[in-house]
Amino acid sequence: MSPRAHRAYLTTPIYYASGEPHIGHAYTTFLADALARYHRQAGADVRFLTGTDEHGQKIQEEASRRQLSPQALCDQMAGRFQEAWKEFDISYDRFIRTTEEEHKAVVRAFVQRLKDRGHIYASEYEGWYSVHEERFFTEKELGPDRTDPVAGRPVERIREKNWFFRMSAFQEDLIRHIRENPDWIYPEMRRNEVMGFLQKPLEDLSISRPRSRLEWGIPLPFDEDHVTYVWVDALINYLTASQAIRPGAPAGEQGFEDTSASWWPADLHLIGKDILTTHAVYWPTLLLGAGLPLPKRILSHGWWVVGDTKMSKSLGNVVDPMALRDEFGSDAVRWYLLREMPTGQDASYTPERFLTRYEELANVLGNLASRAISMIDKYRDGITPEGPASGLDADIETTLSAYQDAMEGLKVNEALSAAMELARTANGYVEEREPWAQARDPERQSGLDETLGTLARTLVILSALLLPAMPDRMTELARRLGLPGVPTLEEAKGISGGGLSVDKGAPLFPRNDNMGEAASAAVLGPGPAEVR
Ligand code: ME8
Repeated sequence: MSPRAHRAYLTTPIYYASGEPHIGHAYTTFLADALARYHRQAGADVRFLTGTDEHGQKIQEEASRRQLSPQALCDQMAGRFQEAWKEFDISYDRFIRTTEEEHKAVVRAFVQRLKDRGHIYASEYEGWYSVHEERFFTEKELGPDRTDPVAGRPVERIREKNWFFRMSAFQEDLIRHIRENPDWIYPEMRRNEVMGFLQKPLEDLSISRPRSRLEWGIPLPFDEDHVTYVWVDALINYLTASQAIRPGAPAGEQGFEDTSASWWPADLHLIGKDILTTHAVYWPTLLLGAGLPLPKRILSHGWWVVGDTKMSKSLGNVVDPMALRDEFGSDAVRWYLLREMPTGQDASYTPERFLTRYEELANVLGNLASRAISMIDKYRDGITPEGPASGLDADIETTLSAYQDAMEGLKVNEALSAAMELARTANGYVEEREPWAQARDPERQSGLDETLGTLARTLVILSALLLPAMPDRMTELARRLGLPGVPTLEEAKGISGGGLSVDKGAPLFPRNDNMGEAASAAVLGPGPAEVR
């Protein structure tokens, strides 16, 4: 994705419709949103996809636990995700649900295509199955007491007829692809992990579940007694939403031969490290089997933990993004998650860190905006002076280039840090220039004009740089600077800072005495997830 990329198709995982959105889901979605907004600002044609994963045993079991039909549970939970993403200004273009008819048809066309190409066969399967992870594990992979190695839940011994995808046939092609495209999986640590995994012979992939055991899925087109394995169903969502496949069309015209008129291939799949194998091994081999192009890039980010403990409903330490939003506003939550986690690494939620990051917003950015706008109001009747406003141009240049490099390298946290550094520098500039002293001295009026113009210009640049992370507050900042909206980076560079009619307002990031308590209370206690 170059700065002037013509188009960018970005995806998040589709989240299980069996649980509430928490800060882990929010993080991936915020990251995708920030990148989508960055690329739109740079003039790219963007398609940003998110959604919910609605089939499989996990959903069926959660529905029966809540005494709901699976569809009713999914309707409810898809609504919860949509509501959350609305509250957080997520600019997705498409919210996919795997129970949509369109998706079901694409899944059936896709597996039929694999079958027609000779990559699917029937066989007996016996193995250790984890309901929680919805997959089989090998004896060697199992944890202590025969538990699944991911969630530590019990596994069951199961023997049944299954349909298999000849994944093993694509192992060499996949290895070659990863070797030839060293940036395909980011960060490198995750690429190495996949390469390590591929050193062992790949087993074929069971792609079906007997309907007698699992009703809630998409029936295979060539065997209605089996439903599609939920991971195969789920991965295909990226293709459905790309509008590449036309299931109703005659064979040969269903879009498998040429995807160029569609959004496929995706430019970037954003995922957590928990679902790396499914995205970097299952998905590409399935695509190779169908003869379709591979996604251009996969970003596998790290894990949010709480303190030093894994977040889990049963431990009762899940962090609720909505509770944080209610107290601090959506942008403060976006800022915290995006700024705190170095892309690819793990990070820990603590109320103290949350507050420190909020203070950064209030004291550095909020303070800069408030003092600059107040002084323009007080000394120049609310209109920014015309004239030279280049006091920080060298810093702006350096920031822009660091910011763009970081964004292109998917290091959103570093891009944001560079922008915040510019705000810090601008606060230093205020101290150095002492506009209040300039104001008192008739000889220094043009100096004061330059100070105020420079600050206005810097704030315009900051609104553009920080828009991808904080769309709400930056839109408000732009409004206070007398702009019709947040400019693109290119536009911002061309805005001199003079002649803007500013509007003083309440602090962009207000503070109150309840903040510490609110940051702690967002860590939910144990209990049913639907109560918040
Ligand atoms: O795996 N830290 O859905 P899911 C960081 N339906 N990110 C986290 C996180 C944490 N503690 N917890 C969750 C599924 N995530 C499948 C995906 S895609 C075709 C199917 C984020 O609801 C992270 O992006 O369990 C992770 O990969 C995803 O949520 C898993 O969401």
